[in-house]
Amino acid sequence: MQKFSAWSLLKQAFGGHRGWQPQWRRAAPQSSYDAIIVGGGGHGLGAAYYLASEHGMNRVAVLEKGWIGGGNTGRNTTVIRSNYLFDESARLYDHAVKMWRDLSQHLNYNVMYSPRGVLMLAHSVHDMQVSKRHIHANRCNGVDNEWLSPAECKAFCPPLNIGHDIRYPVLGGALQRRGGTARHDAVAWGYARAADALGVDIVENCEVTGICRDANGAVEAVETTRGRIGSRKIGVAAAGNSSVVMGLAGIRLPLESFPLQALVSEPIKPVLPCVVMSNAIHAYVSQSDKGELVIGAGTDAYTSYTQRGALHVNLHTLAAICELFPAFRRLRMLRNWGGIVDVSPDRSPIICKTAVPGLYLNCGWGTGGFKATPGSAHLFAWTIAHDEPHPLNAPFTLERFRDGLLIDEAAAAAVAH
Ligand code: FAD
Ligand code: PYC
Repeated sequence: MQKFSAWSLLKQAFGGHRGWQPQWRRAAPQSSYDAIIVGGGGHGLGAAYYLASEHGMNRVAVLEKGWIGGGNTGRNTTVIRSNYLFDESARLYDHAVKMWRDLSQHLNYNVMYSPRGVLMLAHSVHDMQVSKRHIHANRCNGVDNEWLSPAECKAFCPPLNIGHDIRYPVLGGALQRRGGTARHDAVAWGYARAADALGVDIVENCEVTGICRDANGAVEAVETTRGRIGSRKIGVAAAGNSSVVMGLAGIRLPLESFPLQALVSEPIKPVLPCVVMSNAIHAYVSQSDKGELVIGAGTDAYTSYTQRGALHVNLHTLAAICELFPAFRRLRMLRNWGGIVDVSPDRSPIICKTAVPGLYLNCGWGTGGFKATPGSAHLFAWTIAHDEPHPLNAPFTLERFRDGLLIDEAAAAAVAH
């Protein structure tokens, strides 16, 4: 049944999350559901949407301790790409990149996906060798990636400094043309609106504080700040807090939580046509549709749950960006922020069922889970609905850390950690 008046749809499209309160903000949770998703980020909201739309599960709730999209989904720098080294990762991330293409049409909500190209710079012989290895591996997996000389990098991205007199001269770059950006909070809102329309309950200000199990050890409910809510299927997508939430069920995760930060400049007219990343100097930059330069740094060197990063990390990043793009020296910073990312030992995610019957896990995306949002949500829903992994996420188990079947994507993570 259609739940929105034309007026409420207009407000939803143009009002964003600041003024108008959507229907789900007034909803009280029911006493039980067919499935509960813990975490109202893109991965959790998307999983709820696919549970309802593809698996016929309409009695689904998303429980969010704050507001939807207020975690990493609304804090990230929106880089989308699938140029990962190993076959398993290329398949996983390219599944997502393919879904980005028509996500706006699918959700009837403009997520502003813009495949403007992601250029990853090389500054040393080692960088060049690693880049070319990635390019060859990607192509074997049907993932586009190509090598550009310094002059070709400059032609593709005119503000780039390819002079030889800088500390880290540009020796070339790997370009994934299908890579790009999207509007991060629109992704949360697009999935939320589509899930809500299918009957999913989205409950904000509802922190999960306990995971209850029956006499056989299977999940039967969660304790929350808004009371006990029953379900025989619980999916956890609580990035940054995964270890804390899974600890409620007695499961220890091999993750470390680090602050990762970013900043934007004052808005300017379009100057930067693509995303530029440099693994070696721990910096990357793109320009948002609002005109701000979106600049990201590496993780802090220590674990923490504070949603802000250390000042010196930003200063290092800005020095590197100004060397690569001298014209940007004249800009002023508008704002900065941080999020907490869960980093796994091999820098690859975990999407799996767990040893606790009915408990499913989606975590470990570290610095790079935004790009995976549609694919991850789609596969997580499949895993929950079928009580077994989809072939694309089957390698991304928790057990791989015990069995040594690692998928080591440290070099593809592109952000220092
Ligand atoms: P989130 O959006 O964090 O959602 C998890 C939710 O769980 C949160 O809203 C949280 O409040 C909720 N929660 C936690 N505990 C509980 C509880 N007990 N009960 C109820 N709810 C709970 N990735 C890219 O691919 N490209 C990028 O350019 C990129 N840049 C980044 C830049 C920064 C500064 C940061 C911080 C991250 C970046 N990432 C990037 C990573 C990306 O943001 C994340 O991997 C991704 O958004 C994770 O999505 P999610 O839905 O799993 O998590
Ligand atoms: O994974 O591409 C990425 C990324 C960019 C910035 C943070 N993560």
